[in-house]
Amino acid sequence: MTIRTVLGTCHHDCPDSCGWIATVEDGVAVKLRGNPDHPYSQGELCPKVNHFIDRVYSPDRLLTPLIRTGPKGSATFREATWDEALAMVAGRLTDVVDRWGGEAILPWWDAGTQGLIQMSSLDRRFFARLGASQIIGSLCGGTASDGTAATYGSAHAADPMDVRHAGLVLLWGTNTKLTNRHLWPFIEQAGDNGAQIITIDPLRTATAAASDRHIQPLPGTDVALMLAMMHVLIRDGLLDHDYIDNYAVGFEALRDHVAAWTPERAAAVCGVEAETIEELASLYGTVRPAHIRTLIGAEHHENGAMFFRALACLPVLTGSWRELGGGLSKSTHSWANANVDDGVFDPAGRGDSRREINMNHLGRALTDPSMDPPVQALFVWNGNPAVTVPNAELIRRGLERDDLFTVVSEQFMTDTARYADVIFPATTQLEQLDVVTAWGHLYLGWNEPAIAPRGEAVSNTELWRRLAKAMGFEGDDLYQSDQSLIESAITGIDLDLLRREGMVRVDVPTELLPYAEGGFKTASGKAELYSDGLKAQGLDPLPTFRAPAESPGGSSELAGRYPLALLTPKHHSRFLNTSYSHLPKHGPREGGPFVELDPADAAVRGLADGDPVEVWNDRARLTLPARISDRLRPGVVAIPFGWWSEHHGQPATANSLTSDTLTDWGGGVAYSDTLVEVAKAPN
Ligand SMILES: Nc1nc2c(c(=O)[nH]1)N[C@H]1C(S)=C(S)[C@@H](COP(=O)(O)OP(=O)(O)OC[C@H]3O[C@@H](n4cnc5c(=O)[nH]c(N)nc54)[C@H](O)[C@@H]3O)O[C@H]1N2
Ligand SMILES: Nc1nc2c(c(=O)[nH]1)N[C@H]1C(S)=C(S)[C@@H](COP(=O)(O)OP(=O)(O)OC[C@H]3O[C@@H](n4cnc5c(=O)[nH]c(N)nc54)[C@H](O)[C@@H]3O)O[C@H]1N2
Ligand code: SF4
Ligand SMILES: [Mo]
Repeated sequence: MTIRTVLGTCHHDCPDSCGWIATVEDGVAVKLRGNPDHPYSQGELCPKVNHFIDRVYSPDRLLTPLIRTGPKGSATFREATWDEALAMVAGRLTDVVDRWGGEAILPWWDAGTQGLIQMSSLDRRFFARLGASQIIGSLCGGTASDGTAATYGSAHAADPMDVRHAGLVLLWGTNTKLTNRHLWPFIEQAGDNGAQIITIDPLRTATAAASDRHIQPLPGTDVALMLAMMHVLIRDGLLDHDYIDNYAVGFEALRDHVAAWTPERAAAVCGVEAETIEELASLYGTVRPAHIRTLIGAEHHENGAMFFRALACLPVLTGSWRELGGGLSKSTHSWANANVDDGVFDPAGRGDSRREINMNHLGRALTDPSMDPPVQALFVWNGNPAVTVPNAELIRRGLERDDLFTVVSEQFMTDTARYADVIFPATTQLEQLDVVTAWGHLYLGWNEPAIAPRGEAVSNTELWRRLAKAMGFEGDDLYQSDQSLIESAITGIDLDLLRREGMVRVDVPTELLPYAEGGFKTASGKAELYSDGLKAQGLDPLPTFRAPAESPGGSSELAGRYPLALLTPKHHSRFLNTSYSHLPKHGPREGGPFVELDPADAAVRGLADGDPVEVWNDRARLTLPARISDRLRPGVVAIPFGWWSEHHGQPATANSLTSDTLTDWGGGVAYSDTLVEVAKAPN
């Protein structure tokens, strides 16, 4: 028997990008454990990936190409050879290009693997060759980055691991214990040294429950809370005038602007007591270093970018950027640019004018009669948009179109794959080569394939090479090998060292103090408390609170019909977005979907715990058991995200209800500005 251990890195769309070690016996992976040498993940995986080997060897894995034989959505397929499936796809694509033009083809992908080359590389060249439409925007992260950049000029922020040096930690719109679990020990370290941990979240999450204090604003109202904090900081002189004078612009305008934002005024908007806001601001202005930790949750609002833009002003006012452990930490993705340039994957002559479609508007793109040309062919990989993209009933209607040719590359028969005409079987991270750029820490991870691909599954890069060949395309750029793609995109790091060690820290200073002495990448070179750039785009130049249109404080007509704000957050420790809810050690152990209601909202509707209820709005209707809980505030309900239609026992899922209004800027979407009504389901 030969036994080997192989170093790898988790590919999931998760900030932790844990290092792992696979044990392989005679070509079969038998064990997967965390790499104890990884400075961030420190030898631990998580309740999802502890069972990753079961996922890899699941009897439900798709292992051959499949061609549809039944109605769309019925998941009725027959096995096909690669040659047959490739010929069918190449034939249809050629036909679509001839009849409608390349822009009638829409590639749609997300971060199902966030590996450097398997997320997106050769696909960009392949679809450019076809002249296909391109997706823009993001389900995750774009709004947070662009919001921050409005104040700082770039998405660069602090090293999250430096939270351990903090004296005060504000976990603002992030559920660390669930979504970013390997950061929690660093937060605990700060706590052990006397730091107070405060979570600001409309839900009493596991993180809020484990914090010293939980502040519970109404969803989408945080900017008002921030403006009142600025009001108190300025009123009470809790400012670093030297920092502001040297490194910021627009202070006077901001000062005049927040003068009216008393804690009392913000309290009326956020539903947080004025006294609490006073205390929060005064702690933030006096305890050092004060570390603000945020991630993605708060971007999923109509004014999501403004949340990050306003938040970024706080550590500027107090000069908190001078201190290790201070400032603000968010996604670290931009730091990977020090050693990684994925622009090399872009086709030559980029800047072409191919049609752009926001990925959050997939349903509209597939159904809007004014689309010219209409989308005739859809390619999906690294994502399950039928469940993860808002306004999902519209997507389902689009996927049902008989004249749409849908190709999906997947490991499993997801809700999206069920609607495919052709499915190509995809490898998992244990079967493919990649480098993982993390967004929760500063280490690049190597991923050596541990086992041969199962069945006839191929990596995404191999799929693009096979498709290019089937199309008869010429050009070395379409056929570059995986190793060569990696080599072309990584600079300044010894790849042999990376392969040997499994991880290497990106080339940024050990003590990362990005803005200790200014150095902002804005047009003015300073932190922009007032932004001419935003003004030029017709946006508010100062941090400004606006109630989302689809919120209790927004359109009174809509709020009259649908009085409850719906959140659909990540909730289950065994799920990663929608990957895992279908697997036996995950979905069944989490129970099933439900809608959570405050006792007061349940009482006025005559609902008892466990009652079957309907949740609905103009977009969709969902039947679920009610769970009465004290984790929310009256007026707010929550449905956990991640369950498929089979678990809901109906075609709709949580995202059938959610809003596809785009964010103020950054190309994200307002999942969490969704209004619904709830009532007992008819017998
Ligand atoms: N177990 C598990 N871990 C995951 C994932 C998973 O599905 N399961 N998904 C991964 C992915 S893709 C991502 S992007 C990250 C996300 O990581 P996070 O950003 O930490 O997680 P979210 O649950 O999206 O949002 C965090 C919190 O924001 C809150 N929130 C919503 N609206 C508002 C608001 O207006 N104000 C404030 N203050 N808070 C608000 C929600 O109630 C939620 O508790 O998690 C990753 N990790
Ligand atoms: N209501 C609501 N909706 C949300 C969110 C929320 O909090 N609430 N969160 C949003 C966020 S932050 C995100 S990031 C998105 C996530 O949205 P998606 O990225 O669509 O989510 P996943 O469910 O993780 O789907 C990833 C799929 O990729 C497949 N996959 C994994 N590796 C590979 C590979 O190597 N090759 C191929 N071909 N396929 C692979 C997996 O099998 C899986 O089915 O969801 C968003 N949607
Ligand atoms: S899903 Fe996240 S926490 Fe779990 S092993 Fe992967 S990177 Fe680590
Ligand atoms: Mo995400």
